[in-house]
Amino acid sequence: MQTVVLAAGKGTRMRPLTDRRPKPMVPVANRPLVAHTVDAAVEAGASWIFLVVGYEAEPIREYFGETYAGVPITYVRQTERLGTADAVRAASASLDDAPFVVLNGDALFDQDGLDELFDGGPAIASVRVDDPTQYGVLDVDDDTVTGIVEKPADPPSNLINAGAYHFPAAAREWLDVPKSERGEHELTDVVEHTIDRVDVRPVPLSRWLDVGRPWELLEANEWKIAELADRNGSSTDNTSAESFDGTVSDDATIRGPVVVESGATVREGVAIEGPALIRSGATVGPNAYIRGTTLVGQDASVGHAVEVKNSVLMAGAAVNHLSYVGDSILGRDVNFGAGSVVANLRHDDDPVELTVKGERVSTGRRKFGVVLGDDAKTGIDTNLNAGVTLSTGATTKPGESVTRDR
Ligand code: TTP
Repeated sequence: MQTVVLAAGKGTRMRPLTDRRPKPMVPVANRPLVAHTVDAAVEAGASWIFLVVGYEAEPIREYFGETYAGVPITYVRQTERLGTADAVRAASASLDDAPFVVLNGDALFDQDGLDELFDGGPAIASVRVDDPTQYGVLDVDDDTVTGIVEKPADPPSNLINAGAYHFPAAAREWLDVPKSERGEHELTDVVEHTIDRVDVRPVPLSRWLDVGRPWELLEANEWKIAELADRNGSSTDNTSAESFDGTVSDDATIRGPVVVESGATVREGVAIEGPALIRSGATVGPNAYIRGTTLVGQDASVGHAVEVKNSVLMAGAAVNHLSYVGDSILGRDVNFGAGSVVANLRHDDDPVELTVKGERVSTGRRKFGVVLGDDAKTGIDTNLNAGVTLSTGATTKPGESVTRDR
């Protein structure tokens, strides 16, 4: 099945983490976000991948190359970000006269659901949610989709559009849709044409995550680190060092599923409660505590008397002395000065808010810490309040209490 993967977005809601990388390349467990989508597509039967790229395309090309997992990759450049239908239109000239699948490159799908989408005829993947009013909602009659409504006040069902479609060959002719109210050429309008002409199945997904905002990156890592560690992790309370690919001190305590990649080092006195992934080149300890679902990225370091809980440390991030990092995302090469501490809970117990495109938005999480852009550096003894974002390269002075974004 020829498969179009949309990866030309700017990821503006994920800033500052997308200042220097396209959103499809943000790390989720041991791979970039979009690699999870492409891997699932290959597993489901993708025979050729058409990656639509735009913003910061080079790292995507470098990662996948000309063939990936035995499947040829064609890169299609979307020159302007004019919408998802425009992105597929850019790819359509390269497609054969045959059915094709389209996947949003910034979503995680469960494998069984994706398998079902690829099999059989035209289909649209959907997820059941409690409150569908902020999504595209499917109108379904028996086993056929009869309509799709954007953000309805009175939703026809609680099945929402999950951004994965199986189109008939003829849909290549239906991609020229006019701009919507929000000024984009939308793929959902192409779906409307399709359901007017052929039967389209709703394919229910049991698990799905749209990764648009920083806390969703945390959720994506929670999902995929747990999956990876359950599959490949070593779990032992007497820390037999041989069960890890990396170097683990006999004097470290590992509980729950933990992956220590080859080239990573876990030193004496460290306690890790999985699921956790310690990537190659990373060092942990001596005397550090890692818990929750945590990613310690390539060449990152977690040093003496540091606690890291449920967080993502991107490549090269360093938290070396006497610090606490909870429910947070630290960008590439972030440096935490000694004694820097993150707050991840409000005294009123309300969900922590974060700035997304200039507006404070609820993360929906009682526990959420901070987001630090690449190369941000805190001075010693910095306190970072819950829901603070530091932009790429930002610094704090020694002893500062940071309660506002900078
Ligand atoms: P969005 O999540 O709507 O856009 P985005 O990823 O750029 O994020 P943000 O809104 O934060 O800026 O896009 C959904 C998917 O479609 C995503 O995988 C990116 C892709 N896309 C394109 O490839 N081309 C486009 O013109 C648009 C609008 C999206």
